[in-house]
Amino acid sequence: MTQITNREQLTAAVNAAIRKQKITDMHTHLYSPNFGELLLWGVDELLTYHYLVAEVMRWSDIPVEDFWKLSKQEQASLIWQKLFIEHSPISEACRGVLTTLQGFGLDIASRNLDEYRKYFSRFDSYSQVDRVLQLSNVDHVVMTNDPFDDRERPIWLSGTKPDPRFHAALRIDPLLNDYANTKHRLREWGYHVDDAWTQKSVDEVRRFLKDWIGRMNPVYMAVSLPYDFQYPDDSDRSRIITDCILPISRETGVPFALMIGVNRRVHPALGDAGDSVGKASIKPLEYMLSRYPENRFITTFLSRENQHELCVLGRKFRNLLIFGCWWFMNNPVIINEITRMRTELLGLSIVPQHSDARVLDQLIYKWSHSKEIIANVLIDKYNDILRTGWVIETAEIERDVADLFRNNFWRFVGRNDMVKYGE
Ligand code: RAT
Ligand code: ZN
Repeated sequence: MTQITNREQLTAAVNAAIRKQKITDMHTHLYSPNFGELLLWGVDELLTYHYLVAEVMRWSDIPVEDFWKLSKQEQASLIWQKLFIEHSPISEACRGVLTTLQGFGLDIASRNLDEYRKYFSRFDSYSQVDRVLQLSNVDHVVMTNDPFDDRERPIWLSGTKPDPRFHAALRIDPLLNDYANTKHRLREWGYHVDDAWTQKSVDEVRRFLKDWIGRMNPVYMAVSLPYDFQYPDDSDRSRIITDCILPISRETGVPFALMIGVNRRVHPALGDAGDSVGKASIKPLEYMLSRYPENRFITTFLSRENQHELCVLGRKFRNLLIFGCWWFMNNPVIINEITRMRTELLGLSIVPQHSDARVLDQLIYKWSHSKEIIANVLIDKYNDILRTGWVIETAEIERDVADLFRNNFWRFVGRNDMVKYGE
């Protein structure tokens, strides 16, 4: 056991522990490679990430409708030209593309997009998954699996199982955010929900959830919720949560993840790039945590303004796991601030980050950027206790890092078989 007594040793030990630690990425939009075209990868996908579509619109005068008529390659070329060549690519999303290409060993100074395209054209998705997981040091990836998605649904129905490194998360946005339309789809699929919210509707929605839990074996059920989310209230959403989601979550042991604070389609023509953020109320979550102590909840908020009260709430309820810096929060300045605040209020009982990657290769930058910040936060926090005379063992740092990047998640979702310390 090596004892650490000064900041220099500490910096080396924290950096080494984080470098070695295999990561479980608990929320992504990636797919197992046997899901075919649903898994996105390559430089054109990196460049057309919706975070960059939003940014290119600020420099380009192309009408939005015309942008969508371009081929993927043409869109990527336009984004490259506007955001990388005509202006320096210093935004987090632009920098991410460069970090990713650098991770593959490509010549960033060349600025040669065609060369980058050529590089990716040599691979297939299976080998690319192995390469990217190795480069990013991620060994488990949680997907976002939507049974209402017409491209994804048939894949599950065909009995396909994901690669064991990829885990399902049952995403139920259409059920909770658009039940008026969703109930017709449920009926098409043989779930006999009534028009009104009757016991039969309750039973059928529960049956639907159980069928999909059986099919996907998800690590959690998840929903993204608007900033004006209220609970309980007189809405289909509240009724479904109370009568179906919470009881099924308790019965099956699959926690319920709430991602709160979206302001959807503020600029609808931009598609995913047109969503925004709003400050939400913490009260619905507080109500659920206290009213349903037997349920386990996982949460992240989109607005910076909600982060402090969320940490305070986390101190009151152990049935809450707080995770990640979500979407507009996934920027260095905010990751730094939020991770500091979380560790000060909640110690090491959090999951500091997830990638939200939509393109496989993004795992490289999302994790390398975040790890650098989290390492600096940990160094400062350990150093503060060293200054009191407390002595830290290297093994204790490795334990803490394993908890943050892997074990806190698996333990919370009841998968103790996945909890692992050391190599
Ligand atoms: O971060 C994103 O890419 C968003 O578009 C959303 O997908 C968000 O992360 C979500 O899971 O709803
Ligand atoms: Zn997401």
